[in-house]
Amino acid sequence: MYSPLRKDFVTLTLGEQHSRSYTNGKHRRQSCWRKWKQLSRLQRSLILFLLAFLVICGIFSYPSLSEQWKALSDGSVKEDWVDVENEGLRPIHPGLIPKVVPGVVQEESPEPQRPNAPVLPKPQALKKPPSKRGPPALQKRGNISEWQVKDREEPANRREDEEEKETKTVISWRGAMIEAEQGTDPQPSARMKEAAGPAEGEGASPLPPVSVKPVDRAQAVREAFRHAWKGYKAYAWGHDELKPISKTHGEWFGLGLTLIDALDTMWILDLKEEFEEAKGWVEKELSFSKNVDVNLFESTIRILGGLLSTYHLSGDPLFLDKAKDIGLRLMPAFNTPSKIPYSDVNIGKGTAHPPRWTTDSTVAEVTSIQLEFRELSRLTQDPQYQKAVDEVMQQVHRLDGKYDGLVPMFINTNSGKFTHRGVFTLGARADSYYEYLLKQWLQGGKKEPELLEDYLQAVEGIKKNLLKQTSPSKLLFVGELSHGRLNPKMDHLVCFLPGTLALGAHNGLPADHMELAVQLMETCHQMYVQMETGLSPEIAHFNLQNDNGRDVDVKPADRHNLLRPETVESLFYMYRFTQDSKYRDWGWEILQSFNKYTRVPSGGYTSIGNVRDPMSPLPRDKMESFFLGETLKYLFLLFSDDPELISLDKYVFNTEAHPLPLWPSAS
Ligand code: DMJ
Repeated sequence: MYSPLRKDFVTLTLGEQHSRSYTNGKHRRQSCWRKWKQLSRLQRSLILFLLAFLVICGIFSYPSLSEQWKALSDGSVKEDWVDVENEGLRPIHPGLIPKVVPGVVQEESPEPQRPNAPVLPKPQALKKPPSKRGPPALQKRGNISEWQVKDREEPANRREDEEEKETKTVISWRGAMIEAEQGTDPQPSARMKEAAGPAEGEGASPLPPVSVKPVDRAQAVREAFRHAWKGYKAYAWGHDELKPISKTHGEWFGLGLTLIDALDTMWILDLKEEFEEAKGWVEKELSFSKNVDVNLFESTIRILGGLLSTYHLSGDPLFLDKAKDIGLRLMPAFNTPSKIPYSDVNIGKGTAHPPRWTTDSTVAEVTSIQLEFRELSRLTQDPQYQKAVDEVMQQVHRLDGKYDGLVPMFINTNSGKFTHRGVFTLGARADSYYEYLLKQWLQGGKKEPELLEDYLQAVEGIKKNLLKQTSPSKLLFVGELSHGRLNPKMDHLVCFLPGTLALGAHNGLPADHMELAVQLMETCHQMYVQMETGLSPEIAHFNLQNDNGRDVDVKPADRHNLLRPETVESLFYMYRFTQDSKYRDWGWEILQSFNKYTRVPSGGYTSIGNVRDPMSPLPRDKMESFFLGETLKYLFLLFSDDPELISLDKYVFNTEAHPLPLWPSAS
């Protein structure tokens, strides 16, 4: 409605032609009629005919248009699209979703298709508790109250349908599309089958056999390795680490760390072509004559250990030559007042030094280089390497400051004494000290009693001071003793312990070591299954207070997963020594979770920042060399049916999963 004033204003400003638009309806009708009358009869007939034609078309097309409209408005079309809840994100068109055929390991397509925009996955459905394994309260992933609410709200069959649908959905985040779970459900373990009682039809007339091809789990590991290698080859060849999302590399020492760490894995997985290519790089490109600072421990376990083990498996002297070269270049680290080595060595200049802020070295680092240097001495018949590392062990054996066989985390390179006494852990900075006590004893043919003595005393120290059970499910864990108080936290790194304890028991050490191994293995497994992604956090905190809560809690700063090997390493030992197929099933679940949340379509796997959030696991864009050196190797050996493939009665694995022979006199 216009006021008279406004109408005047418009009329005056726009002039005659435009003012017409603002005159009233009567005038408009009169002028239309006048125009119509001015048309010829033929023109009028044509217009009327056209109008009639349009009206008839409209009447005929109405039913189909209304159907389409109805479908759009009741949501049935939406079901063809991945449901995306986050604003601003586009759904993946169903055409991009690869089909997963149960029972068949999917071959990767040459270049995966990916949507232009990042898409978040639907939240993972909380899994129903597996029927039998473990204490009942442990079978849930995620928050218990969420479970109860869900149970009340949704009919069971609908949840099952949705779960199945979700496992086949392609999910992606932050530029990395994650492919649907591969393979099929794990085969039920012997124990699960036992607990489930006789199968349907058992005891009655047998049903005709159904031929279901079991998933070849070892083959699935080879496929995972190939996928990781594809990324490394494309974007990081000859460099230390793959950054799979940014499709580039990261450098630590600049020595092709991933390639060297992966050599014996390729040999064991029988990936000949890949092995030959990598060997070509070692032959032509690898040079240790570089002005670079390397960490003594890391380069010993990954490079020296990797080269020595590849030499043993392949028999190719190239690898021994390279091992000698790096071994010799690392020796300046031992030139310290105490003979306790410095942490860092410049392998080009032949100089060594501690970190800038301290003259301490880490106890685990100086006591977990022995297997490699001892083996180098044996192969070269040059005693200097063994002499240097044995000296360290002898000093640590005699040192004050242990607590029931447990060692502090730091040792001073000037005084040769422990520092920062009062904190005792089986995790970072102390872990592989315990592992190498046992393994050196085995390597040398069980002939060095101090090593065994220290190991046995340490296990007693763990039992006496560090073990505790959670309140809800009585899960046994190894906590940290900090100035007399037990801190209920456990690094994922501690999950090497079940495997080491089992290895000791297999070699005649007390049977209760094996019992402890079984219980700790269950705890490490729960550190995976109680997380929403099925992947363990870097550090778990255990519940000692609330009987009804969860056993495993995670602090925000500890939610990452670096693709670490310790749990699958222990699963491998546990399976070899018990043949209980549940350990294989647990390993299979872990591989599937890696495939679901860490696999990057263009090649490679990435560490993630949040194991609690399947919708946003936060890829960190880094594939650690130990994923190929250790994690995939242990998974493959876990699933391999050949117990002679790296027999544990012939080889001892170093802490980076490089197998070294038990010395001949040992057998
Ligand atoms: C590896 O380098 C070795 O296993 C080491 O003993 C601990 N840290 C990583 C894997 O987690």
